[in-house]
Amino acid sequence: PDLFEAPDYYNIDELLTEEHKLVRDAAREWVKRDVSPIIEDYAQKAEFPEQIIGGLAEIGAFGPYIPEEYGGAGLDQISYGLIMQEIERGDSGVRSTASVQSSLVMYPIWKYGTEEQRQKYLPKLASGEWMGCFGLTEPDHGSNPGGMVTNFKNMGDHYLLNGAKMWISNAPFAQVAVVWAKNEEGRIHGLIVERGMEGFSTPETHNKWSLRASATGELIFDNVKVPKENLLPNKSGLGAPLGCLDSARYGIAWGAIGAAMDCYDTALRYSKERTQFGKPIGQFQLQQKKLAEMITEITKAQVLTWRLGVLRNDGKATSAQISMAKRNNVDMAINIAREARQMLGGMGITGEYSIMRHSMNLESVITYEGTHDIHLLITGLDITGLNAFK
Ligand code: TGC
Ligand code: FAD
Repeated sequence: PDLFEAPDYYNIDELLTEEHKLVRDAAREWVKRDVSPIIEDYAQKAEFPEQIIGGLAEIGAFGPYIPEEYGGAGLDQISYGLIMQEIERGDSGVRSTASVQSSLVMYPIWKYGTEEQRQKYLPKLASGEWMGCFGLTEPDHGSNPGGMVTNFKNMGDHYLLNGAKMWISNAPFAQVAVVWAKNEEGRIHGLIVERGMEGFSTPETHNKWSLRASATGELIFDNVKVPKENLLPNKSGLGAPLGCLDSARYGIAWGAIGAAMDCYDTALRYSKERTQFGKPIGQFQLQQKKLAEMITEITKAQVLTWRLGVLRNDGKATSAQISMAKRNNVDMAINIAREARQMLGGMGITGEYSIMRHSMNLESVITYEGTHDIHLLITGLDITGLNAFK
């Protein structure tokens, strides 16, 4: 009964199975107990709370849809989405850690790796014993990852990896990095790089105003000898990392709803408690307009995302459909965070409430995994057949 009462204006719950609701409620309870009470402090300190790793594993946040034989939770795409929604209601940075581990590290090992690689890495990543990171972005190649310069050479009994990645979530503490690099023919491949390999370092990125409870860093490869068995053999080309992004972007579309719900819920409560000019501020039409628009946008995003989940479960969702949901929902959430913050007046800028933290976090979420504008151009390409990137 004391669980967070999520906005559900169109009875979306009726579209969920008992399993979906159980998975969601377990995640919701854990976020309330283990994340919400501490996360503001960690964000203020700009530290990732490592003590929550075990809890993330327990609620199935590491590999929700990875088969149980590899330690994953074996759930469907809607359960995966609901877990991301609940985590991001707590904090986008915590959801980032889960997204990276599941969709950007476990997913490529599961989909593109050998059976030996799956057995070696997936169970340890699912339990959180090992944490992973994903190196695609480079200092000079963000939106255009196909231009990457990180490269590896075949040295006979091993590969020699050189280059650098930037803005990498989980990098400072990850044991395992899935790194995208070009071979001598310029073809992109994924390599599993492990902490401790000579010439591999992960300096932390400081002074972020956003996603402060998530650790971000660089990956630097200075003649790193990578064993040949660490190459992911079953897919190459830019489509390989982009396939991982499809899965992560889908999770972000759900996650953003969680952040928006928390901002809406906070502003709604505040509007009934805070009195000015002798009335609760929620009685003023201008404040009602903000709240009414927020719940409308959240509801539209919920319906969009649930439908996308059904398409994903059927294996029918296109990359462009995922782009639309990521773009729409993050934009929805960032606008709600901004309006909700104003509704709290001065209190809105403090860490007493979660809204300012969500607002700042969402500046990263609207940028990573493809910026707002890149996703618009993906929709543009899909509907016109004309490519703005070429
Ligand atoms: P383009 O020529 O269009 O495509 C190259 C090949 O990839 C295929 N493809 C996809 N495959 C699977 N999923 C997708 N979403 C795909 N999009 C394209 C495509 O069919 C082609 O295959 P093939 O076989 O013909 O070679 O590539 P392009 O160079 O024109 O670039 C297209 C563009 C701009 C859309 C793409 O590069 C892009 O999405 N850019 C944004 C980069 C990005 O999202 N980076 C994210 C880095 S990771 C991150 O941010 C993690 S944040 C941490 C957290 O999640 O919390
Ligand atoms: P740029 O690509 O330089 O873009 C700058 C601006 O130009 C943007 O507004 C963009 O929309 C616009 N632009 C670019 N191309 C076009 C175009 N063709 N038409 C119109 N406008 C265009 N990456 C990883 O690989 N792994 C991670 O774990 C990871 N984690 C991250 C964590 C954080 C906190 C952040 C902030 C980023 C992370 N990223 C990660 C990187 C992220 O994916 C990139 O920042 C993002 O893809 C944008 O690249 P960029 O920053 O180089 O911006």
